[in-house]
Amino acid sequence: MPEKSPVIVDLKFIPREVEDGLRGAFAGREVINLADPVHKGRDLSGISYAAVWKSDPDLFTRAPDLKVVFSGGAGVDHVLTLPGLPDVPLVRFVDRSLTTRMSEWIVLQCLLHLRQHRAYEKQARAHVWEDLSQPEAADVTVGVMGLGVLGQDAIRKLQVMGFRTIGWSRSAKSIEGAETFDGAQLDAFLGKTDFLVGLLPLTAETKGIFNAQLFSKLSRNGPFGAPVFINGGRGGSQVGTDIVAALQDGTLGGASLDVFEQEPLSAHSPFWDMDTVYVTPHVAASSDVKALFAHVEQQIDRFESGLPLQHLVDRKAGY
Ligand code: NDP
Ligand code: OXD
Repeated sequence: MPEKSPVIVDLKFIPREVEDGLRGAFAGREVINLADPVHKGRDLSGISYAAVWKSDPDLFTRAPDLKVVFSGGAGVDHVLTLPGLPDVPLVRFVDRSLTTRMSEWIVLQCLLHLRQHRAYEKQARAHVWEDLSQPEAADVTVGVMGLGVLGQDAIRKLQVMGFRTIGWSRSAKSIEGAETFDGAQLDAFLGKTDFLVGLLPLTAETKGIFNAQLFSKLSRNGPFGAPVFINGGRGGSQVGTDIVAALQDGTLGGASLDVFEQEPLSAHSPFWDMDTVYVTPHVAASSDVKALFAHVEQQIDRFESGLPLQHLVDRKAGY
């Protein structure tokens, strides 16, 4: 039986979690964890597989014989922009737990804005006992941009909480209980959206899409008047200065941002101190490393048995 190709692991996650996750993973196959200094300068030629997240820019020069590249996350913009990416299948990470945790984050943010949590926190700090108006979820239309694995799950869970849901994606979709809009119907979608949720991949088409012009088209008929922007997709899809301006002039009433154009977010960013903004450090749905390695192993088994790989990225579309 031919020797199994080693797998390169180049994941800029928490190093201890990667080490723990690798215990017992990839049975019968050598793992070259590039975070381990013992592999510094090692010849990586002849190796077929690499699992990467924000990998070193010289990876593909060092490993010229890769047959499949695996993204350590659902998004692949960090791989597609790497120098020398070979023309081989690129597989992204699709995982029940990741999907569930993203929906938790989205539902949480919608509820925080619905229940005016920031205003109550402020009142509590000032020892003020006062009730505010109390619309319910059914009074709010949440519009989700990006109806892939994450967007569709988020819609289902928002519906459980009672929110009205609508969605927008490049190609037309049919989702129970939600009105959907295709790429050409963006303005109609925005006009009905009170809380806007971004779950788009970062591609040439979605770069900077969340900008002043788009915010100005959102509905102002929701219970709070001004709409809310919630982004769990990619920071490159938003224009940070436009968000700040929109919050300052009332075009937006609030925001929840997990992703930013520059990460980590600068300590001087105005977002940290804005009353109506929730900031989280790109943690809406971190990859579970054990699940990631199980997924990579499963796909390698399929590849080596001649079965088609799953969750393949369309390199032309960029996601
Ligand atoms: P999918 O590939 O399953 O879905 C992407 C969706 O975006 C599809 O509905 C697609 O449309 C739509 N889309 C892409 N380009 C356009 C466009 N130009 N115009 C309109 N719609 C478009 O991705 P996932 O749902 O799995 O993940 C979405 C993104 O979430 C990831 O790419 C990643 O960047 C981000 N993410 C963030 C995390 C975090 O912790 N903050 C964690 C995990 C992911 P169509 O259906 O027609 O193809
Ligand atoms: C991902 C992410 O793409 O965590 O999976 O951002």
